[in-house]
Amino acid sequence: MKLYYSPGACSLAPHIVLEEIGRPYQTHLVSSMDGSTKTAEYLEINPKGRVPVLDTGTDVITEVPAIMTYLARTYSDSKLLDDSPINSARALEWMNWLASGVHALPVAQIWRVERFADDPDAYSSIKRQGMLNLESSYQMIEQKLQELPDLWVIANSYSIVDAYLLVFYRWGNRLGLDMKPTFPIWTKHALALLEREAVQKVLEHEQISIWE
Ligand SMILES: N[C@@H](CCC(=O)N[C@@H](CS)C(=O)NCC(=O)O)C(=O)O
Repeated sequence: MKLYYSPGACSLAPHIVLEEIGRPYQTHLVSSMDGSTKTAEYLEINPKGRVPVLDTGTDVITEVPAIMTYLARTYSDSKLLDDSPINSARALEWMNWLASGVHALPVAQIWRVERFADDPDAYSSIKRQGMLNLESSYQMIEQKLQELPDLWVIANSYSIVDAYLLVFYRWGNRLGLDMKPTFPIWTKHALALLEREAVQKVLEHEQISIWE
């Protein structure tokens, strides 16, 4: 298997999942910052020009929720996704919302503002609204975590969704939210992730910290 990733991008989540699974895999760095997701060579692999991409050896899969579900189902002995209908649905509910309602909306409104208007005069207003949208999404995450009987999101058991949440926790810090005091339960969740060997290895490999 080969994961195309960019340090600290949403590809961090499948990267952690691959490490948790513990089977051999390779990584291929494609920076989302320097245009290398848009080269002709990369667009042949993923015409969307984004990371992550997982090449399984027989198939090429894009989109974080799809890659993570594939990995969890294929390597079910890693127990990263409960297969009961309700818990599978809950995992999809979380991942779809994170991908579309949080990543593709508020995060993109701030970091990819040019996708929302062709008039640079509109950018600051879109970013301002993006920040408000981000804060309300993040409050909702904190609230949902608070309502859990335990720390982990699906069926009290560590899963692919927990790995995905770490991406957003880190982005919160990068986007200027004061994550530790504002989201204490989410911080506890992030700290529990940091104790996992797989997470530590991947952060070291990508040379990133969740606090920066
Ligand atoms: N919906 C996609 C989003 C992928 C995405 O936007 N990836 C970003 C990094 S987090 C990227 O590759 N950006 C590079 C670019 O937009 O050129 C997914 O969930 O995989």
